[in-house]
Amino acid sequence: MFEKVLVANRGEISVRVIRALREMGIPSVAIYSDADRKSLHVLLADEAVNVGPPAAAESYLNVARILDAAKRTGAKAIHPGYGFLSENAAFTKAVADAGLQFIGPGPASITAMGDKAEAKERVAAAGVPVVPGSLGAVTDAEAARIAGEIGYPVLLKAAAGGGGKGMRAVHKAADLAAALRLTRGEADSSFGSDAMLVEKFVPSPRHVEAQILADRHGRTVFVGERECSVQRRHQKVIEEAPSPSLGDARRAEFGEVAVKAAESVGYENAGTVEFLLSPDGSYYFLEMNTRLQVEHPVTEETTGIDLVKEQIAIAAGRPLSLPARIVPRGHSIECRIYAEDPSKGFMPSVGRISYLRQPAGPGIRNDSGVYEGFQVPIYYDPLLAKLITRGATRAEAIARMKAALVEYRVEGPTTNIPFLRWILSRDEFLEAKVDTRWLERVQGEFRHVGIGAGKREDVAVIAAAIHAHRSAAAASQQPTENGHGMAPWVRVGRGRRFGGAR
Ligand code: MV4
Repeated sequence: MFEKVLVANRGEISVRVIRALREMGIPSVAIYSDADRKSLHVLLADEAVNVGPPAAAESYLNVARILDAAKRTGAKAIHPGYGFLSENAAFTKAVADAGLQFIGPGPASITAMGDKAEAKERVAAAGVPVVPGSLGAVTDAEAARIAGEIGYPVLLKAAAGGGGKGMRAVHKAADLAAALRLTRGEADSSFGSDAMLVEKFVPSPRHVEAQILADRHGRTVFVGERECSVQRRHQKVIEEAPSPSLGDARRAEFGEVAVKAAESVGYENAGTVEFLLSPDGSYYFLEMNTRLQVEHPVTEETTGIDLVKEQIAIAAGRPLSLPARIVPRGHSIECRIYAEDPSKGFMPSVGRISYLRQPAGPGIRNDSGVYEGFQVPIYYDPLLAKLITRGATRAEAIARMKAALVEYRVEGPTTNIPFLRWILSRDEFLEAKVDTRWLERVQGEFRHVGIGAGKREDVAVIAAAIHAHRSAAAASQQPTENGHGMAPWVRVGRGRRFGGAR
């Protein structure tokens, strides 16, 4: 096993990896930017090395500084987490050239899956269902012919795009030429390539993704799927496992297809195969994420498999010691706790966390990257923590999540906790009748009521009680018990506020 591992990331995912390393008896090295000197991952790692100024381009993406940190500390492998350098083929090559082990797939898999056209060709050749349309990149003339064959609406997708960037729906043939010109132009300036795919537009799809693990000895296993349809602007908000939209028979088939997709590029380590699930029940390969995903905990909670420990063991050359068929047990849900203000267009909200109370109890897991007193930096993703619950049933997992979100208090930065509670109260969510556009369709109905579990009635009741108390105090010329002109049961201070989450 590795003598020491460097974690080339920050925040909650670094903390997650450092914990796995400690459990495995492997010393950890954190890296940090000037803005992260006091970050939790730095406090928890065995060693920490500064890799530069706050801007990620100069620190968390600074390959030379990161490799130098590994050399200086004697780390033998690098775990990239997600984001930053995790899907950068050039970085994995540089890691190997430095005589270190990258904990993730090889550069060839990253490159193949990083190009939508190549990925689609490779997986289609292996028998994986792909959206009808072009396989490789097309000329304008080919796009017109294919669109005519499959029928409108079609979707133009930049081959080098990802995460929803470089896409445009076209509803009729007359609009195609102009749409191609616009989308190619945008793709060229964003990704340096104007290569374009044309596909049948799938309306109201769900996003369901398959977790796989593949070892160096030719074994690939399906470790269950995740439903990730609750998103806004291609940013996932709530994920769960298993997907409420797959039955046991479809799940097994889905798993076989995902394994084929991974094998088509000789994949090694943990990876995620994304599918679009059409309301008619058909599903299509979308892309493969060649990294550990943010939402990996819901898979861990329903399978009992520690994906990070598996990643490290695979990178050390160990054969997988998992059964061929992994049957999920119970249900798990994840809510992403973001430092953002839903009432201000979800603008990031940073600052010092002046008070923090994190939930706990049966079936509750809190993968957090912060602590009370921590100054949330403005430079990075505003994800503070992931709250994950597990239950025997979906209903139990949801009930635990609702209860845990009531306990969760973050003062200082504004968070999306009230918004998460609102989503969990919606009938469409409870009935699992959501698609990838659902949240953006309904989010305008969300109104944050600051106190009292988000219910206006509660606020009115509290206001009336305070008023009655003040009137009584004024009449008797007595100061109120707490000296703030409030009802005696309304105390001022940390975590004592009446009512639900703020
Ligand atoms: C699609 C689609 C409908 N039809 N492809 C968006 C991100 C990129 N990975 C693929 N995406 C989509 N591709 C066809 N042929 C709808 C989406 C899509 C989407 C997919 C997954 C999760 C969220 C989404 C939100 C909007 C659109």
